[in-house]
Amino acid sequence: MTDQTTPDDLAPSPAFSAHANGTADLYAQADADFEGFWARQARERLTWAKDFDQTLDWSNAPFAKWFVGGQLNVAYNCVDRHVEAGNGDRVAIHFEAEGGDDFGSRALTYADLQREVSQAANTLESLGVTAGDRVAIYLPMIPEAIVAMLACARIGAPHSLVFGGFSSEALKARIEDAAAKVVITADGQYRRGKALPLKPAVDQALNGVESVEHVLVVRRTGGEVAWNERDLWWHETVETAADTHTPQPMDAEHPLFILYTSGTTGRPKGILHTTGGYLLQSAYTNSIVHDLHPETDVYWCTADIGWVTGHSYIVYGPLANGATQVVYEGTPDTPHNGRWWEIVEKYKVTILYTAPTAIRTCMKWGHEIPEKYDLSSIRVLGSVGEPINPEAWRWYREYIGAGTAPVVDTWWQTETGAIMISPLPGVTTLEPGSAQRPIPGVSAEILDDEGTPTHDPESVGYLVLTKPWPSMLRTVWGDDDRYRETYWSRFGPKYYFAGDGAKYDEKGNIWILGRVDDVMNVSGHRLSTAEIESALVLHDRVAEAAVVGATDETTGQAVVAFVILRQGASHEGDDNTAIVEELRAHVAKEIGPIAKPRTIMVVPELPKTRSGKIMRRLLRDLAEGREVGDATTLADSSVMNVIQAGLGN
Ligand code: 7RM
Repeated sequence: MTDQTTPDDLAPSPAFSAHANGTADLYAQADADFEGFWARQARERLTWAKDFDQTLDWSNAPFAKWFVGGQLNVAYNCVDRHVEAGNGDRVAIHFEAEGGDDFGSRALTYADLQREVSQAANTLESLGVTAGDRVAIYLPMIPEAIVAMLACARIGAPHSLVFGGFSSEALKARIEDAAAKVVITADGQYRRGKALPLKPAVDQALNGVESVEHVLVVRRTGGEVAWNERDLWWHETVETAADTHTPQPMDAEHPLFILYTSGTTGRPKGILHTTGGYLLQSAYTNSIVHDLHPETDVYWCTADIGWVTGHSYIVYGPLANGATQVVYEGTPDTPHNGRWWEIVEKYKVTILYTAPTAIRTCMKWGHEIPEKYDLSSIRVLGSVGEPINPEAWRWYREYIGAGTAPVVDTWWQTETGAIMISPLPGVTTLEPGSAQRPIPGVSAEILDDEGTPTHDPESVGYLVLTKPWPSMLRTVWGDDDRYRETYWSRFGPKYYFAGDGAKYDEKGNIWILGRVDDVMNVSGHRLSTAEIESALVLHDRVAEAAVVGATDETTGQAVVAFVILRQGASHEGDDNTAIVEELRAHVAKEIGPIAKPRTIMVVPELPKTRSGKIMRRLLRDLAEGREVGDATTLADSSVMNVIQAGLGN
């Protein structure tokens, strides 16, 4: 591998630029007439049942309305119109089962998708689900998850996906907050070669929940399941339903989905996205950033459907564009560490979109593994979820992209709905490790502590978005105040505060530096310190808990918890191994395995300011094995010595 890529290598090749969807003139067009630009994109890229009268209504800021008066159906745009255009035989989804072909790998064409989505929509309607009703979806990475989402969109029932790795407690909180009427789940899921149960978590979550009338169960693993009166098998209902269904147009601002994400408090926020703007920006970015050419590309986004990346870049963006894509059920190491590259070779994947944590894991396994496969089909690589370190960026390009594929580092959030900051692969001279600049139609600034935009290279500030954008969140479900407070108060009302620190370099590229609030990013998954702390203190042996994100070579950040045990819970000479394991398992049960602390340190005290705020900065120093920084604002300045003595430092 060449460690240093020469600047010339980082400019787009003329051959690539000649066919690229994203062109330099888009920046100028959007700058010249922001609303006109988005209106044109909306009319060109989407099929409207009724044209809109107004592009943007920002009069009630920060509550935006895009494409006012317009009507469209998302499922029609993602499925039916491609069949009507004569592309019914095009493969929409190459489903690759974790266990391979014997475990149900199959291809679904757009015509198949149209029939299956229609059947699911008919079934939901027969269960009394109507426009506006919420449907919770708790499914593994199987085609039914996509079918279920599109069926909801088709009838205007906002879906709320809950990642299959979340516990029943986390699922319950989300079902209750959205007051879901139906839950769609599976008997079980395959994970690392094992069939694990899924439905028991739903049964447990529904204990005492009034709103849910039915549970629709996909048979995936064939395991035994307990059955309740409200339960229905997918294969006995959806698969026997009529396979035609007329999509009803929805208002552009009709709610499309709620997706819960971690914030700075223990309670996850239901991020609300609506119909027209969201669909437009996910399709637009998938076209200009991933450079998707639906007739020739085979696209693969490795995200789970339970995260926003799965929503925007497996379901809505690519399907609106008529893409052919790979959907993979399993993990990259099942049954061997070359599984992903085997899949790239099998389907001749041309565009790969994944996360830095996965790239770093593959780096650790060694380049000899991808080198065993033919990856020559790849022509675009994407990264999302956390900052990508330049070393991982170069490895990705060298060993997966044959040293030539452009790598697009895409910054965005659950809240932004779609990509906001990224190079365009046919336009931008790349800078390894930087997300570079806002895409055409999006505007960002970096603010200093006073809220003044700064353009000084290397001066670290707060990333803000300066104009509304079509796929922006519309509110926090059921909590308009929290929406305004969280995103539009710190630098508001003018600026949307993203929660990330950032800086410019000498060349004017934006470098995202990670969260500045109490949100951690572990393997690209957002977790809040407060959420894990509340889970820990629920345990009857824990008196107090503080959680920090410590830098981790593979996962970006790792969860490190400091706990004070209740009197009598710890004994002199006890090495706490048993309680630490118990607490790790407890967090996994309360939230999910992704939230399990890597390290739990039992301490006698926590460092607090006089107002009682935990000084996480000091704990982070400890967790990362650094010398502890300035502790003078502590209420009791000897606390850090006591803690360090106890930890044997
Ligand atoms: C898509 C997604 C959002 C947070 C965001 C950042 C971090 C995401 C990048 C990134 C640096 C990137 N949604 N983040 N992408 N940081 N470079 N390209 O991840 O809601 O789950 O997380 O993720 O901190 O605020 S998310």
